[in-house]
Amino acid sequence: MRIVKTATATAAVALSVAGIAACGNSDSPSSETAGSTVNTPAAGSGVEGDQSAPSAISDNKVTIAATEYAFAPAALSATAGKVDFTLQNDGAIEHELVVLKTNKAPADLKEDPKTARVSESRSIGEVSETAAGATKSATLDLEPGKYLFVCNIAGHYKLGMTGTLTVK
Ligand SMILES: [Cu+2]
Repeated sequence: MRIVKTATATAAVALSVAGIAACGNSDSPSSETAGSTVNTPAAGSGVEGDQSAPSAISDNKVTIAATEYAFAPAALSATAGKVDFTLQNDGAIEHELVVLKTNKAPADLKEDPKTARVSESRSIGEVSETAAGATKSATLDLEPGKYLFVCNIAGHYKLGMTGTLTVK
């Protein structure tokens, strides 16, 4: 029988934390006061693929920024139920947000040449005309399906003010 001696060395390490004055300068972390959705137009490089990855609406609330002539985000997904849409007009002129229930692609709505507007026969509701710099909201009850949202002020749809919404 072999007796194995184990030397248990209990090293008590005393951590003396002295001199914490290392980072003593008072340059505070700078103000990150910018709002949630900063209007960042697609710059030349590194643009996030907004169209391939829809922004999921959480807490049944979404803010969509309008500018000349686009919405951001332009692709949304949501779960069925009531959703509070806020239109934040970051542009210089009036915009609106009309939600249409349709399977069509964003570019496939027909614009009436006389009015330069698209049909609102499939509208399920809207945030009506909102002045530049202003914000307006509307609560819409969404059933599962595919939707488009458009700004239906004359000419704005054709100029690019449309986006997709998928509801599950
Ligand atoms: Cu518009």
